[in-house]
Amino acid sequence: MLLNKETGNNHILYSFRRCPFAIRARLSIYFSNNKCQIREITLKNKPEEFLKISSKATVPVLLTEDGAIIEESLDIMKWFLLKNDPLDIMRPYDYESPDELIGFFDRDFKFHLDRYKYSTRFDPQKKDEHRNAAVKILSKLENKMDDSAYIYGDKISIYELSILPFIRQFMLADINWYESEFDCKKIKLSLSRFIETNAFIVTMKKYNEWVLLREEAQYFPSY
Ligand SMILES: N[C@@H](CCC(=O)N[C@@H](CS)C(=O)NCC(=O)O)C(=O)O
Repeated sequence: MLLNKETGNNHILYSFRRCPFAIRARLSIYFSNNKCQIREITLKNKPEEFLKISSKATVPVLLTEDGAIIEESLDIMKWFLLKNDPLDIMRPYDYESPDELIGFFDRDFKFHLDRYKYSTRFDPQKKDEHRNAAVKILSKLENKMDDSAYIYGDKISIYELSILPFIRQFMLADINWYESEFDCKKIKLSLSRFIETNAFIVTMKKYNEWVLLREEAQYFPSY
């Protein structure tokens, strides 16, 4: 097989810059020191090639060079990090079951986050109710952290990669309220520290929409 000169492989990631599930997939590529072709798509205009390989049609989707299609963000993270994990991002798996807490955030936290952030699309009357429910979940997470403000132990792990992109959305939903009223100090430290890292900055780099330049491949990460 002829390997791509840029990446040393032929993997393709379908991604959408702002999507928290896609952010965590890109972070895992970064932390596993891997590379791939990235195809930035928009959810309103999903390209045929993407719809052809993914019946779920959600981002991220990884098409590996062997032709495997991985459609769940957490599976994409594991696929990369189980091959190479120099910072031991996956170590919580040796001691607990991270999928439970991550899955809880994906379902329950995201449920309230969407209804808070996009309250006009749901029920504007219930905006505060959903924010309070989200805060309740975050307070439990705050209690899981020690003074280092990491979710597991004293360094970054699969938890930060998976969960912080959602907490960032929570912050962005009403940044003034977050800064003045939100009281979880460790979570605030954790998020502000994370979004200043090179990993996050590189992960949030803008790419041109793939459909506009099909022939011109773009790669993640790029510096
Ligand atoms: N369980 C999926 C969820 C992915 C997901 O819901 N992504 C959103 C964007 S943030 C999406 O693609 N939604 C489809 C759409 O809006 O058409 C995963 O973890 O990868």
